[in-house]
Amino acid sequence: MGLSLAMKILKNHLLKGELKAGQEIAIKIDQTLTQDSTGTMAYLQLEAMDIEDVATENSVAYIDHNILQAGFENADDHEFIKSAANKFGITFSKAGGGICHQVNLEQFAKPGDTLLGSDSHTPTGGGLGELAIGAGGLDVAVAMAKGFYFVKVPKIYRVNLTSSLSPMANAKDVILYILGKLTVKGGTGFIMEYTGQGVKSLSVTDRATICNMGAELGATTSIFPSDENTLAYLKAHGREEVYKQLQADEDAYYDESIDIDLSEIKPAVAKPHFPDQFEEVESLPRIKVDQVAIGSCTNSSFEDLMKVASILEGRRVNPDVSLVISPGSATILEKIAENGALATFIKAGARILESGCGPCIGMGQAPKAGAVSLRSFNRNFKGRSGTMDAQIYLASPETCAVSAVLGYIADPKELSYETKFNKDESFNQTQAYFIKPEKDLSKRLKETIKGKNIKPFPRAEKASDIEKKVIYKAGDGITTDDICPSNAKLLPFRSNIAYLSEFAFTTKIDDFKKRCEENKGGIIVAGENYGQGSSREHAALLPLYLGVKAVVAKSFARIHRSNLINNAILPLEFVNPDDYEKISEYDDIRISRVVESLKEGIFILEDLTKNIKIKLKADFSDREREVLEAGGYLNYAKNLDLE
Ligand code: MIC
Ligand code: SF4
Repeated sequence: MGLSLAMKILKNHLLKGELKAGQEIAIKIDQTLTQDSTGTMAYLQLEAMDIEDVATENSVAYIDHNILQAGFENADDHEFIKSAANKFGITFSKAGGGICHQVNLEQFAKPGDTLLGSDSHTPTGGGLGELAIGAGGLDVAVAMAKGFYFVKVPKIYRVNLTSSLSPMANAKDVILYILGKLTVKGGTGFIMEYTGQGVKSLSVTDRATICNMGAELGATTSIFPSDENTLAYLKAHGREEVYKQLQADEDAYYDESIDIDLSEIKPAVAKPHFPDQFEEVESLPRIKVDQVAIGSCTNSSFEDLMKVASILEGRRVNPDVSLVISPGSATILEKIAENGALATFIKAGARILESGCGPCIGMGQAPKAGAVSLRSFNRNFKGRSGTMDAQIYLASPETCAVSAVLGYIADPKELSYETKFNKDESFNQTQAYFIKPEKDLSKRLKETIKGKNIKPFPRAEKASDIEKKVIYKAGDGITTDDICPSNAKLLPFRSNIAYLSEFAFTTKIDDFKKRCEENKGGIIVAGENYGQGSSREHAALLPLYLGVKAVVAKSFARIHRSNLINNAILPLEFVNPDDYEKISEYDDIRISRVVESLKEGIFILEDLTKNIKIKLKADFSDREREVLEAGGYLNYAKNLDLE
């Protein structure tokens, strides 16, 4: 049987292990990206690995998340990252240059390359046929230092697309539909590979939108073939020399498959508070909107903004709505400034933000209390907007723009418009925001610049026997936004774990830190898909700092599970998920024979309060076991060489 495209790329990059689903392999990483909210930690960790120069072909450090400078903290972080980029030979993309995933697509992504990024939406690059994977900061630091990444070979999920989208539907509606079908856990353990004749009808940025929200499915990554649309996109961005035609073999093997007829996709929303809460717009009651936000790495491309401009042309934003638009990159902003679309936005009464993540990560534009906010973004977790009781709906840019005019969540067909733009338009690839690395090592900085906001990161300890209380019993679907909340007030402290730890789990409980302090740490018990969402390693670093030794859950999200292991916190699963019910908060727990159990894969949890024993499992690879024994990935990887 032939190979899927994802398997072909994995095969070309295989450094160690066997290409069999479920086996851990090491792959060569061609490129890396970091952004500022995970980057400070990643560069502190890279620094701790004592290297001179990165091992990748290209590494880029973006400043795109924490760009609201309400105090010195974010600016200090930017300065540190800039100095680390200089010291280690990394391209630095200044604030204003754009959102990492959008800029990567425009300027760096190559069909057939591997990319590892310290951001869960790194798979956006799959729109261009790149195998782009999101990971924790430490995994990316190791990839920069050593050029490799360990990953369990995923299964491959074929998404077979037929026909083409109707004019009112957007690629966003396709991925919202898939999320509605498969749920936020549906892609766990899979690479989503798009095939079929419908692929041709989607542009690279449509494909990127779909790959972007593969992260919401929990997938390892998502990928499209590289074809004539890929070539057209690369040509438009002056990079046709990196084009390679890539596709799966005709008789490729897939573990799962789903068929989607694109012509049946209708404008849709994800309702509060999860991206899989799918509903077609036409079946919604009339929901008044207070805020509409267009942008984010999901839907801020030139094409998307031109669709928005066609809708806003000659119209005005509803008096009761605040419409905010953030273009994905400086390249796009320059283009819409030149072609008049920016003027259309301003005439319509939109608020224009600089190119960056902005409201998507709660960096400003928190809606009013109890507001309904409709966003072209990818996540609508409770509290993520900065307003705990806001109701966040996700939708396409077209649905957003039409709703901003009408004042309620509306189907694009409620307004007539004609999208006008030239598909072959060429872009002036903006270089003004880049600082390229100095090739001559002697001319590079010898020391990084650490302002007073940069604090040392907590160090892990070797995994050992545990006798602790259950300091928190959580339910299903705990996100990393719950474990380490992020908004304009907290993001400036991503390099200050001690301060950030005050806020651990505050979307759920007020006193997590106090509980940890009073009980000298503890263990967490949780339901399904623990740690879904963002790649932020901070969701492992805060518990590490507070003395959490293990998380016992029904299941874990991929990136967070790795982040726990990297920091030597045990991620253990119930053998029988019903045992979850038997444990109560504050029960005294003992897990003995940890070192032996790491090898056996079975752990016995003794609930001393209830006087019962519960079986737990952990399918650790040999390397993961060694990482836990070594007291974390940093200790393990520092002297490891694969070649
Ligand atoms: C997100 O969308 O949640 C973020 C902010 O981009 C995160 C990274 C972070 O928490 O810094 C992600 O997706 O990984
Ligand atoms: Fe930025 Fe939002 Fe994309 Fe995360 S999801 S990278 S915060 S735009």
